[in-house]
Amino acid sequence: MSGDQVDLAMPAVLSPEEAEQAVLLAAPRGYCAGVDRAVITVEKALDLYGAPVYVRKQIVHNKHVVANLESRGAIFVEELDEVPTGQTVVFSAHGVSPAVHAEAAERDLKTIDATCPLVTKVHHEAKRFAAEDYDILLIGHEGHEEVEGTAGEAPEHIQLVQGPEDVAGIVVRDPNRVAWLSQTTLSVDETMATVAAIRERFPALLDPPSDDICYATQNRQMAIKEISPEADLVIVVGSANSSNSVRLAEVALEAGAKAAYRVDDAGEIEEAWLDGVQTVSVTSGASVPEDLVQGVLGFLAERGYPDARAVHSAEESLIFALPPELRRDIRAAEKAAAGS
Ligand code: 10D
Ligand code: SF4
Repeated sequence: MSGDQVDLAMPAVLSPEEAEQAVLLAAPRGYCAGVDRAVITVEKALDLYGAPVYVRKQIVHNKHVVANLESRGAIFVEELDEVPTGQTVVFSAHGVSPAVHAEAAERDLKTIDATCPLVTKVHHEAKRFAAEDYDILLIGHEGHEEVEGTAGEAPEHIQLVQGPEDVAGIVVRDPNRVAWLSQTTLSVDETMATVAAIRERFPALLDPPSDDICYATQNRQMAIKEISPEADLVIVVGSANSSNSVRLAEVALEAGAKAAYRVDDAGEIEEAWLDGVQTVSVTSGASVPEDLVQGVLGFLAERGYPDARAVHSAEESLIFALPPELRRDIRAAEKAAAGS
């Protein structure tokens, strides 16, 4: 803008309402170590083997991530019978049951398992409790891929419990040999309420050896709790089928936010949500790329909100190595290239 031109979009004198406006940004938010590894796995597989690379289910529950990988040559399928014999298929971060591994072997598919190691940990716990002949109560959401994969480790021993309301109907063989496990992306507070209700019925209930709700889920819930009480509006970036993202909006409301909405991107924000809103708190689920969050901040800035202030409640530094079968192929390709 030159010389004495006046920018009408930027009034020099702020109204009292604008002067009070604030945008708080949760930290940590966005990609966790398991999602980062799973997305890089598909990218590297595309680089190494060339398109198409098949992926069973959405690699992570984010429509933008899926669309981006599709544009690079990934083909997402619901079941293995959609993958041509002999092709490469990546298993999603949410994990698969042993039956899926068996089907892939039968179909002669080359598999790369991008299951998050923290989901695999829950699979191991399920196998161990089942081997010790416990009845296992798996707290989680019916139909979620992670629950299907974990339950498939020991279908005879595992029953799903979706919340305290299910507890009265639980039937076990021996009330003294009952253990619980959970999906990794649940609300910590809701899960503890469910466990308390289960323990009331089965006082000898055995706990998992360590938290099944993972560090990333816990940290993101803690971070949004910290900036919800003063929020007139909380915007959670994440897809509708992303369990951990949906939980963040619920946790925000429970922590005192006046309103909370989940959006896939800034394009889904409704102008009316901002009516009379001074403080907006923003976060994103574990499967959400940061550029989508920046898009939301840009949307708010265009409407006069100030720069976001990050509120840090935990530091994260966990990184997972890529799946061993992919690392092996990358090493072999590097060796071949060096030798040629
Ligand atoms: O639905 P969700 O929260 O379990 O999955 P999303 O892909 O959104 O986030 C990553 C979490 C995984 C892979 C489960 F551990
Ligand atoms: Fe792994 Fe937790 Fe991320 Fe799920 S949310 S992929 S369990 S780190």
